[in-house]
Amino acid sequence: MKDYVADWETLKRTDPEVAEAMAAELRRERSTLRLIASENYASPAVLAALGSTMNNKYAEGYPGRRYYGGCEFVDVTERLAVERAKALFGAEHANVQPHAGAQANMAVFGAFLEPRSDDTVLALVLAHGGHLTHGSPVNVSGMWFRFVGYEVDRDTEQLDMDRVADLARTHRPKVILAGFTAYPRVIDFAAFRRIADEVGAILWVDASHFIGLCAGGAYPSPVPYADVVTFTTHKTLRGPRGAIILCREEHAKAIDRAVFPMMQGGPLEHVIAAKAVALKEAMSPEFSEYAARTVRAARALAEGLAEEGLRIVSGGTDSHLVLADLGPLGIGGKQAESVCDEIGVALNKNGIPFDPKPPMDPSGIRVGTPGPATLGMEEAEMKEAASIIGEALRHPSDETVKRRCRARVAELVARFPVYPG
Ligand code: DSN
Repeated sequence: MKDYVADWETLKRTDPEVAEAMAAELRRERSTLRLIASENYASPAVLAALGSTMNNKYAEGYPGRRYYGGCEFVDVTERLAVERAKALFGAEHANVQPHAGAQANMAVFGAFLEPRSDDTVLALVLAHGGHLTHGSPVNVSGMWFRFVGYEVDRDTEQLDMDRVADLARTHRPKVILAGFTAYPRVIDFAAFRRIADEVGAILWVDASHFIGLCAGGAYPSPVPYADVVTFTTHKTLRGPRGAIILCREEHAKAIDRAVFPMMQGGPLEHVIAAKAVALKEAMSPEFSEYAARTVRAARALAEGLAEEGLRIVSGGTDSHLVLADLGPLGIGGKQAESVCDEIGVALNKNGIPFDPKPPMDPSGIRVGTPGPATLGMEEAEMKEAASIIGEALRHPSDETVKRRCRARVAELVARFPVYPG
């Protein structure tokens, strides 16, 4: 009998519709330049763990204290994931069970805040790079908890820590939240810590976007400063879809209780096994090279887009992502995203700080380099990508230009095969 059961040939035979969609997705990934800042390519080893029989196991509870029998092997992988997360980030405690970033963030609310009370969270507003789960009125965070928003500075488009401090003194938040989805610069975690200490707040960092860069030493780590750090495992960290919470030992019980039983039921043990695999990969020298390459590539992409006439929000990037204002090209974010889609470049429309346009057709695009860096692309390739994007966006209705751009994308991606073999 084989040790591993996931079987592509059987799937193709028993469910050709699903198998064909899966194969088409792989073909799409192979023929598209992936510039969505939050996406990446998990390794075949991570994907193998996801397709394992650990999917079949119920394991409510934590290793060594489960509500079901037969957990001895999922205990092994969950303990490995916990120990690797703690070692990789120098954290006192890790909970590897959150199904996704939103659930990890909900657990922070569950651990530290009373719903529908005066408990206040100070967080970056969504329109300046925050996240839906950081207090948006259409998300449970904003429905159940009181949020006060800070903004980036209008001139620099970067955080102004004096203003954050002023707001903290005025509103005395219980939790201060740093860590964003569309903020390209380094975050001053030490300054956030000082402000949190001054007003007696918990410092929470949502590191979902840049945690892989921290693992590889290419971006400052929030772990020494924050009470609690949440992050997704599939973005720059390049693992399975899911999330992890790191915290100081003093908060461990509250966080564990908030994940299970407060917010979740059975943990996804196949995903936790895949998290363990990804965390081990992130300890390798190759991963540090990837992290450094990601930032180098993003800087080159920002420079290239600026040369093409786009305005780079905040003037550059220190991370894996670039926010670019399309205003100078006279095209909106919605059309830009769709033109790029047509030529085989996957990116997303995005609001820019103080955006006069609506969220469904904002003034900007967000691009990122974790995917290209995983494939080995460097600055030269990102300059080429910027040149292609610039050409297409200057001529959004010209089919000849779009055909030429599509061919240039095809030539570029062909040199960096996705899951070769
Ligand atoms: N959807 C993620 C992103 O693209 O940033 C955040 O959850």
